[in-house]
Amino acid sequence: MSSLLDALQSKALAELASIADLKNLEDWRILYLGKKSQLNQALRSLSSLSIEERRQMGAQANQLKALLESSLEDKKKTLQQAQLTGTKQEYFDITLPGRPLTLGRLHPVTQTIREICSIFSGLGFQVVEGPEVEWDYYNFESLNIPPGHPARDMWSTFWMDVSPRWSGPVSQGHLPAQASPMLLRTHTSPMQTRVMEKTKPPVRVVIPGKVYRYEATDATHESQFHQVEGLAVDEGITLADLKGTLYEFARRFFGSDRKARFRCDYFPFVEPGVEMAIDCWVCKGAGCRLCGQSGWIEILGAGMVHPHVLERVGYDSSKYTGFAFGMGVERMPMLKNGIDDIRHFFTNDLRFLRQF
Ligand code: FA5
Repeated sequence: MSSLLDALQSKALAELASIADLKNLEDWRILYLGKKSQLNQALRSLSSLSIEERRQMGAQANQLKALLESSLEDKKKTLQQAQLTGTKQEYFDITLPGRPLTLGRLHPVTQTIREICSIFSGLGFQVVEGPEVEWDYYNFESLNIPPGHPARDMWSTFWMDVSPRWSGPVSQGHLPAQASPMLLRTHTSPMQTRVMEKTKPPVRVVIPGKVYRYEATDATHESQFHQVEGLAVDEGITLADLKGTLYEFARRFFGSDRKARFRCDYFPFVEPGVEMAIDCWVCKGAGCRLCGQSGWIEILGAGMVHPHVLERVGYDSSKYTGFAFGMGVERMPMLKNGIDDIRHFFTNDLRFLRQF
């Protein structure tokens, strides 16, 4: 056994000396130090020897194992060093620049939604979300837009291919929302009804989300875009609260040097209704292609919540009043950063997206 170990030692060390690359070194390790190596077999066969022989041979075999292991480590270091300094054929150029890791970032629309919500959070509003696929009831009927109402034309949309069938109970002569057709919501306003159905006043919420409209696209119109809805209901809320809140929002978002304008507008679910516009970033109010030569870009529709909308969810409209608004998200960074076409947001051009 002793001579076998001696022979193994000289053979292993001689072979190790001639190894010139890491691949062959690994083969050598498996051959001489692996599970099925001769050395391992010798160690296993010790049990058949007498105690005295076992003690002697065991010590020799363990010494050999330690020697082979340290020789292996030394050789590995020498080969790795040779690779780095290029003194062997496996040349590794450490002066080559590394491949840069690209950092991901949030889409400008997501960044804008977060900024808007953070401003309204600071003004005491809670952030909630709702479904993009909506019942006709919430999108239209609960907002004073019954079938055949001309206001539906403003929000032509994509309908789901589900024929409304309702075999459940009919309460007080009214079919439930689930008996109406489904559509991709045209605005975030249906969430006004959904929130009020579940909450008692006071209510102060903002609702960010995606909306869909069947319309021709141009520099300021997309068929899929985002809105942030706002709703505040309490005793004694007036149009002055609406204007104060939205002026403060515009000041925080756009800066105090930008101009904001309110004008009367019509939405069936508010009374009175207004639209808010900001002076055009590109032409500074002089008139250009982006603002349709008007000098202003409309950012939101708003108004005092219509009493019928409040009563439909069981609120006492003689006690509670409220305001609501719905702003187009994409138009905010367009105005702030001078982006001249809304379609940039959805074409996935990294040259555009990397600027935010
Ligand atoms: C509405 O959608 C109403 N729900 C807003 C509202 C809420 C009024 C609460 C009253 C009370 P409107 O269709 O005007 O209104 O859209 C609101 C905003 O969304 C617009 O001011 C504009 O900034 C943006 N917007 C509208 N259509 C598009 C479009 N096709 N592409 C991009 N942004 C749009």
